[in-house]
Amino acid sequence: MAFGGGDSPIIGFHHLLLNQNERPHSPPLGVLTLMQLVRNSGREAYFNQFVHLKGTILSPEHLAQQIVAQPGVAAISTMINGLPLLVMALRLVKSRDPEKKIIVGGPGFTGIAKEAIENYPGMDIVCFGEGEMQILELMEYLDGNCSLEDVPGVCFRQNGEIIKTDQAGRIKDLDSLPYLCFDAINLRSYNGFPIMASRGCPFKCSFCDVAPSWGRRNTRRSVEHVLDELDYLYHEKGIRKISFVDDLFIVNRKWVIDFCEQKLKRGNKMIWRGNGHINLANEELIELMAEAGCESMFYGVESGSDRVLQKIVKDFTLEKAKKVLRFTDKYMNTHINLIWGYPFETTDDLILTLEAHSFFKERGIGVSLVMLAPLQSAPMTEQYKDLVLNFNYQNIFLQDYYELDAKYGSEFEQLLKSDSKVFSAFYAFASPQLEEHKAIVDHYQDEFFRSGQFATPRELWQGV
Ligand code: B12
Ligand code: SF4
Repeated sequence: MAFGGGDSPIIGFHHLLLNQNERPHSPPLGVLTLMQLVRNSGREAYFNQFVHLKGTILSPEHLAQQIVAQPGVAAISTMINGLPLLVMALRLVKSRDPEKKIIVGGPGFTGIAKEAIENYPGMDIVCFGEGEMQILELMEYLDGNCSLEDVPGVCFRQNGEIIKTDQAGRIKDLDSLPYLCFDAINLRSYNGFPIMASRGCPFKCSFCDVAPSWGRRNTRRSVEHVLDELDYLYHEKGIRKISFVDDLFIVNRKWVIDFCEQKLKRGNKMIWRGNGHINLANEELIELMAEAGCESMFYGVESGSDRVLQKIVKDFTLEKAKKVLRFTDKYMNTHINLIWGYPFETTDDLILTLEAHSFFKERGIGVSLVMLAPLQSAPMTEQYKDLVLNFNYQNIFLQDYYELDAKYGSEFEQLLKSDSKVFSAFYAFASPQLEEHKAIVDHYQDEFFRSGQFATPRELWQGV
């Protein structure tokens, strides 16, 4: 195999998906699009997905075995939650096959690329930004036709130094991207199918890392291009339901109206799911979306306290959210997210969030209540740098490791404790009220599981 000289090496695209139910959620759109681009350039590439199903042991050994056993350069894609697993597995990979070249990418590397290269020698190249803007240059490098310094959005070691190249500009014409590489996957093994109409989000929610990673500029495909894909998926691939995985699907109302009208005109029957922002939805739009086959909508409500909503730059009130959710729920399934654990959250704020949780649940809205995970590129994480480690608690990322092979327990703990920058998302913001708030949330959730009903959070709190 050549690396940096001679014939094109084979590229293995590996994707990590943890804590899935009985089947993986959906094929990874990003990595399978990159793979199609590589194949279109005449190179050899294959796909491997490491899926950890709920109720089974999660083992770095299994991942390492897969990476070592498969040929060529390993291009690995992970969300930030898979990073500790990957670091532990790569230690094994490099001890067994020191020559194996490892390229790593995925959302979330923008703010931690340098630290990842500095601290984890298992990774040879860390990529950030839109992969389509760098993958072919990376291939040219692997073929020996250019230097790694010529590839945008990469970080690597060179003669004891760490080099980080500038991130490429955003892709201007998303219509030019190929569909994902269908022949690499078995569509029937997945629960759903993702499609992306736009990338990026202009909002400034301070806990979110989407804008810093992808950019605030929202770029989008043409309505026609998206509808052609829907027709193709429906007629050629037998897919009946898709999810738009845009950062913010309804960001451009005119586009969404046009999409719905054209879809109805074409008679395309695809059922779909979207996501939105409370400030961008109105009843007319939601009604039209439902008519055009939208069966479910997700909104980030994020807190029941107007004071918190203002501080995290959501720019709406709970009253406004209630109004939007009421009319959305008339037309389709409605889901929201609520977060607790903000560094400035008072007990009153928390109780308001739990009350909102009860309120929406009782009205049939799907509600997730999650503890805030400090994502490295989120403005709030920079603002509140003093973090405490929180190992056995509700942090959503730690939950993916509940089934970690006991053999790796102390390595996992040491790894997270040693690096609060790369693994910040596994931490909690250290606020004086954190312990008390954990107890309140626990008590609230226990009470629900015990009685099957949502008691008034304010009363429950008296008992803590
Ligand atoms: C669909 C989705 C899921 C699906 C699974 C997706 C799948 N099968 O791959 C499900 C529902 C399972 C899921 C779960 C979670 N998700 Co999710 N998810 C998404 C979503 C909405 C779309 C992903 C997508 O297809 N994007 C489109 C493609 C084109 O982008 P991409 O995957 O990032 O890939 C591009 C680049 O990152 C890069 N790239 C990616 N891999 C590689 C590899 C190489 C070698 C290179 C060179 C480049 C490269 O190039 C690609 C093309 O430009 C995104 C939000 C978003 N709009 O992206 C969140 C998002 C990816 N999810 C996120 C999170 C936090 C999670 C969870 C951890 C949440 C949780 N704990 O419940 C879980 C973890 C899953 C698990 N347990 O492993 C975060 C990731 C944050 C981070 N910093 O890593 C995102 C960005 C949303 C957010 N901002 O909060 N998710
Ligand atoms: S939380 Fe949603 S609306 Fe807010 S910046 Fe992130 S993607 Fe945009």
